[in-house]
Amino acid sequence: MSKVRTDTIAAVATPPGRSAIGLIRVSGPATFEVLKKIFKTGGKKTFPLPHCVYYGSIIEPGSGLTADKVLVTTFVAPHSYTGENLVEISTHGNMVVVSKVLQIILLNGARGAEAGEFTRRAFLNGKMDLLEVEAVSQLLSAGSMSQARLALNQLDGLPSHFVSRVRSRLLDHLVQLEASLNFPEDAIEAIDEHLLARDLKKILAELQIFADNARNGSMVAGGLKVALLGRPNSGKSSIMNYMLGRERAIVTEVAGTTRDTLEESLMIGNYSIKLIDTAGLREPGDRIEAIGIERTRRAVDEAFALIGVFDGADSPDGDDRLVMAELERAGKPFLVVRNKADLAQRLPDAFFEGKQQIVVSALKGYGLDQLVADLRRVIEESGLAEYEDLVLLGAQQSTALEKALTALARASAGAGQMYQDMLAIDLEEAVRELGRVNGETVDVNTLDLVFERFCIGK
Ligand SMILES: Nc1nc2c(ncn2[C@@H]2O[C@H](COP(=O)(O)OP(=O)(O)OP(=O)(O)O)[C@@H](O)[C@H]2O)c(=O)[nH]1
Ligand SMILES: [Mg+2]
Repeated sequence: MSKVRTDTIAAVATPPGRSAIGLIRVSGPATFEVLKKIFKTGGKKTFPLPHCVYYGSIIEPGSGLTADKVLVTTFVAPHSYTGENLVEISTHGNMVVVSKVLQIILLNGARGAEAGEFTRRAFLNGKMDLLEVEAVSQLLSAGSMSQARLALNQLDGLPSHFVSRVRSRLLDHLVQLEASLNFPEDAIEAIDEHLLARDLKKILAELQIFADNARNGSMVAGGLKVALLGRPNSGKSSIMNYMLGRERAIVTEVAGTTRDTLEESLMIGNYSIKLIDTAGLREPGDRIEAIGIERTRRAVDEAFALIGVFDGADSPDGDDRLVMAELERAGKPFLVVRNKADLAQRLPDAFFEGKQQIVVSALKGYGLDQLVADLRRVIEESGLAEYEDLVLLGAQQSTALEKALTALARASAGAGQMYQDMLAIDLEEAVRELGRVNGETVDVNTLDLVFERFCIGK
C-alpha cells in the first residue's frame, strides 16, 4: 500500500469464530451511501443522523433477502476514529452471517480494508500522531495490565505533546539560523550564540530523559527479563520449572544439562516477566558449552534483574565465586538464592557476605514464595512501576530518536564553536528525525512498516 486513498473501506473488527456479537466497520466518504443501499431501519428515524444507534436489517439488494438483524452506530466526520464518516455494524456473531454482511457491503461500494488501514486513516487525518498509533498497537498486544496502562497513558498524548514541543523549539532555532545565513546583509537580529547554546543544552537534557523513559518503556512492554545464573547443577532449571509450574527445562544430575538459554513468560503481580534459564557458568568443557556460556553472558547483559542460584549442599568453589563476581559486575538488581535447603548444608552463610539470602528447595518446593515476593519488590523499587513517565516506541521511532539525540548532542556541543551552517545541518537532522518519532515528517514506506503490524479491522 503506497498511496493515500480516499475510497471507502470495510472489515470485520472482531476475531473469527462464534461469539455473541460480530462487529463490522465501514469508513470513508461513501459510507452512508453504501448503508442506504443495504440497511433498512426498523423504526421511523431518518437515516443517517450523526452519532445515533439504529436497529434494522441488512438486506441483499438483488434478492431482497435479509442477511441479519443488526445495530448500526453512525459517526460523522471528523468525529470518528478515522476522522471520516464511519459506521459500526453489530451483527450476530456467527461467521457465516458476518461474512455474508461483509460481502454485501463490499458488493455495494466499499473495498476490503488492509491491515491497520483504519488507524492509518486516523493518522493521516490528524486524529492521532505516530506515538499514539504505537500506543494503539501496543494496547492491542498487551499481555499484562501494566503493559496496557502504559499504552493507555501514551494515548492521553503527553509524549506526543512533548516531542512536538521540542521539535518546534528546535525548528525556531533552525529558522533563525537559516535566516541569518541566507540574508546576512539584512537587518536580521544577530544570533546570540551563548543563548542558543544554553537552550540547546536544556533541550538535549530533556530529550535524554525522554529517551531513557523510552528504553524503560520497551523493557516493560517486552516483559522484564530476569536471568537465572549459577554454576552447573545448582538447580537453575529446577527453579525455573517451579516458578512456571510445569516441567519446561530438562533437569538432571549431570552438570551442564542446560546448554542454551531458555526463555519463558510469567506474571508477577501486574508485571509480565521473561524468566531466562541459562547454561551454568564455569570454565567450559567443550565447544557447545562454551557457546552456551557466551549466551549466558549475553542474557546477563540484556536482563533487567538477575537471580544467583547457589547449591547450599556443597562447599563453594571457583565457579560459585565466578557467579558472585558476575552478579556484582553486571550492575543490575540481583537476588541470591541458597537452593537445596532440604539437604545437609555445606555452603557457609559467610559466602553471601551479608547479602540477604533466600533459602529455597526447588525439589521440595519451598522458599519460592519469598523469591517471587522479593522479585516483585525489586521491580517496584526500580521505578519501572511508575509507568506514568514511560514511553512506548516502535523500532523505527527508536532509531529516529537515537539519531535525533546524536545530532542534537553535536549541535549542542558545537553551538558557539562551530560555523553556523554546520550547526544548521545538525539541527535540521534533529528536527527531521524527531518528525519521524511523532510522524510530523514521515515517508510512506515507514508508514507501511508501522501499519502492517496491525490486524485487519483496526
Ligand atoms: N535435593 C535437592 N536437589 C535438587 C534441588 N534443586 C535441584 N536439585 C537437583 O540438582 C540437580 C541439578 O538440577 P538442575 O535444575 O538441572 O540444575 P541446573 O542448575 O539447571 O544445572 P545445569 O543445567 O547443568 O547448569 C538435579 O538432579 C535436581 O533434581 C533441591 O532443592 N534439592
Ligand atoms: Mg539447567
